[in-house]
Amino acid sequence: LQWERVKEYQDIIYERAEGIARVTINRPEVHNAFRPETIKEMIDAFNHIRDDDSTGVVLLTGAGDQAFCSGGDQRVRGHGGYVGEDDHVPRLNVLDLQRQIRSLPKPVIAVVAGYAIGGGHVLHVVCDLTIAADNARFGQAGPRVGSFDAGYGATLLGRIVGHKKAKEIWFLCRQYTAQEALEMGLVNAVVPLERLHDEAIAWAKEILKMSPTAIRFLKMAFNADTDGLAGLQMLAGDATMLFYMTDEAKEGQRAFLEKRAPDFSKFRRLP
Ligand code: 2NE
Repeated sequence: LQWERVKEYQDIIYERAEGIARVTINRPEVHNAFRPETIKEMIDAFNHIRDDDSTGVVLLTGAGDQAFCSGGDQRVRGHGGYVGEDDHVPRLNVLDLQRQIRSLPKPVIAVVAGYAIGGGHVLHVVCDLTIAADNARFGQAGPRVGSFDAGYGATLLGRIVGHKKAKEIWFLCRQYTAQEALEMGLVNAVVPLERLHDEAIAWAKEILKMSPTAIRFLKMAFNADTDGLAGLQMLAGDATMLFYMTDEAKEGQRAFLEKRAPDFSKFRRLP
């Protein structure tokens, strides 16, 4: 693929090609740990991706072959969150990014080489699919370093691998190989490191051949199952979008603008 840089950032790379967007966390010197600025840039890129009609699938990855992401940058963790370099405000803005990945109406595939640890592991958990290289290592680290993610990090992981396994992952903070992750249903495929990106692109291309609306509704259906009213809202929003495209909905709007009673009589009540 001929990747085109969409926008220049400091901590990430955002590029696209042939309907695929790729967001790369680019801090290999700290195993792609994120600081508040990294997440701010990712949120900006994902906002762009949401509005970009030319993109149908997103690949989320880390620079180099040693790490996908090692979680929050422990050097800037302060009193109450990860502290911004310029504004000195402590925050956990990765939680905003997690919700953004979940609500994005396009599939996001985590492309994992090396470590996916701590908040970096949670990032792959919230992605729709994960393709792992054979050198990938997965695990949580929070309880060892005085942290935890009791949101998606714990509960969505529990839905994916079951509660017993999720509790083991969190309570013992062990690392798991790509093969072990595959066996527990935590990743979709394991491939040799040198084939990782080609494989992810092949999966993305396969998805791109499908009906975008069907894919969108299916993603939101899974959210409705796991995310309570917020999940239902995402599915319901998509239903409203489709309804707005019908003559029935347009008749309601037209009648209001024309200051007359709406005539819905020709619209059928199907079983
Ligand atoms: C990932 C792991 C196991 C890799 O170990 P190893 O031995 O292969 O590499 P090394 O030497 O530890 O790491 C290479 C360089 O990256 C830095 C290291 O300090 C080291 O730098 P130098 O000493 O060469 O200068 N590095 C790695 N991870 C970093 C991090 N997260 N922050 C800052 N620098 C980092 C090993 O590196 C490891 O265990 N890393 C820490 C994992 C961790 O504790 N992550 C945070 C979990 S909490 C979290 O992410 C979180 C949350 O729980 C809730 C909300 C938001 C975030």
